[in-house]
Amino acid sequence: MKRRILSTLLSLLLLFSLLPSARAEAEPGIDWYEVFVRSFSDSDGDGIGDLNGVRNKLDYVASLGVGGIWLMPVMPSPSYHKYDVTDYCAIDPEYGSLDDLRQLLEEAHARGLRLILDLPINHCSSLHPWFLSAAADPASPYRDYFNWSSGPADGYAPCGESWYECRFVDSMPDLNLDNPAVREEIRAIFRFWLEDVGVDGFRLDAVTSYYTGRAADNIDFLDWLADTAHAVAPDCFLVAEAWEGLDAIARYAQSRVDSFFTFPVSQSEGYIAKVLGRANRHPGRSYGEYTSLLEATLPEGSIPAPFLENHDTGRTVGFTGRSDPDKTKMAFGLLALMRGDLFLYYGQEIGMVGSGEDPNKRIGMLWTSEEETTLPPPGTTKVEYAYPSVAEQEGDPASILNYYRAALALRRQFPAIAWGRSEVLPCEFDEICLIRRAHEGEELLLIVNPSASPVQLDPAQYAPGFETLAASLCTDPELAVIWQPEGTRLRMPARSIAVFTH
Ligand SMILES: [Ca+2]
Repeated sequence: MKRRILSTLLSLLLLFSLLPSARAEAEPGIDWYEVFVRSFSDSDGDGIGDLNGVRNKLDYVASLGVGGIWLMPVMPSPSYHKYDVTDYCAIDPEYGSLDDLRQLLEEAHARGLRLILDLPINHCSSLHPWFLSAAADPASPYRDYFNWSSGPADGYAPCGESWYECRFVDSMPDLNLDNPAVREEIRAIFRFWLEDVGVDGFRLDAVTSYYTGRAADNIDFLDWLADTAHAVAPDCFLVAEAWEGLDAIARYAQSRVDSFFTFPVSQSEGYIAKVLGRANRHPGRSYGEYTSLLEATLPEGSIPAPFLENHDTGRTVGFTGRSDPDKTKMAFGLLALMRGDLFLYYGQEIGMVGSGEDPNKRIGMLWTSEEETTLPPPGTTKVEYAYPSVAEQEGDPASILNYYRAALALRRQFPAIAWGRSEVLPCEFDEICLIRRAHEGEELLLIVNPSASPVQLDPAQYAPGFETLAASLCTDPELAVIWQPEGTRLRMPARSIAVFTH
């Protein structure tokens, strides 16, 4: 009898552990700050940024108004970017030690900041002991950790008598994710970082390459990753890189991974660049159309992760222009009104520039002067800065940095911005856009003027019932949105945002 009760209990437990786990309670729009550790802040004078350097800058990161930090890969690796890992449960000595990470984590948590790690598991390094053993001996127990072919094939490189899969470069052999032993390794990696160390989740690298060209298999594997990680830490956050168009991202977002980067919003060809493009005569209408498109396409249960730039893309100032700080600010203002968790890339908030070769997009954070900045990553061909340093921008109320803070503060003040569903309201203006945003009883009217001209309107004509100007955001603190309720006249400066409540 006892045994039967025990076995029933056990099977109930098993059933429970097999149920798909969703993200715990929805939290109001945690926004994230992506840090390339090497180029962020150096604590020991060797010119290479490190974990203690990140720790020294936690007050700064918290002051931006973000809720979390994504560290680009910190695990041991032969490359400067560390996307090819040789040990998944350690810290690269260039960046510090595991104790340094623990201390960083503790101090981040004390400031209310979560911390997620980059996890490249599509491939490891060709110097990983698994691959060294597999390559040296076809009878190695690690042979099946990788995908082999007896002849040449697309995306494969020669090794002895065989060829191994390496979709990116031959120094990054793809892991055989169908091998149960590899999946056990991944489960152990989750346990190590989530349970033993206590990080808050992962950014999953290159998920469309897990099974190259096979989206359904990628999604199955993402479900397995999500269930496995959430079984270890139910509150952990997973955000995945599926560098695809909107429809493909929407399909991936049906998986149980919490969040997917919204690539179509970003970069010089993305939605925000198009809204602000010089040739666009109807920027408000465009922004409304993109808002509706995102709303209609992305599944409701998934957290969109819109961003403007990351370590692989050109910087925002590349498309907003170096001589137009207002446009640079507005690009972020438009991003900040989007649903989901925003992602910012270090230095974006001071208008750092960088394009072309990858290392150029990953140069040192300009805290005060170039003397105090980390060494450029190997392969950098251009080190230049378009806007003043953090220290200089701190003291300037009109700086890009302080605009970013104000835009992020809006998201904290009105959680419906990050979590609400959108309804774009019809209006005859081409310059502006009116969006009703509602979430759990909070109802907002967002009025956006991304154009370079001031606009006057009567909001009651389009959205009756919203009578209180609750907040506004202009690119220049000398300017203001002016609301005269008795005359129902709203005057919006060029590139401004207004938030109305009932
Ligand atoms: Ca250092």
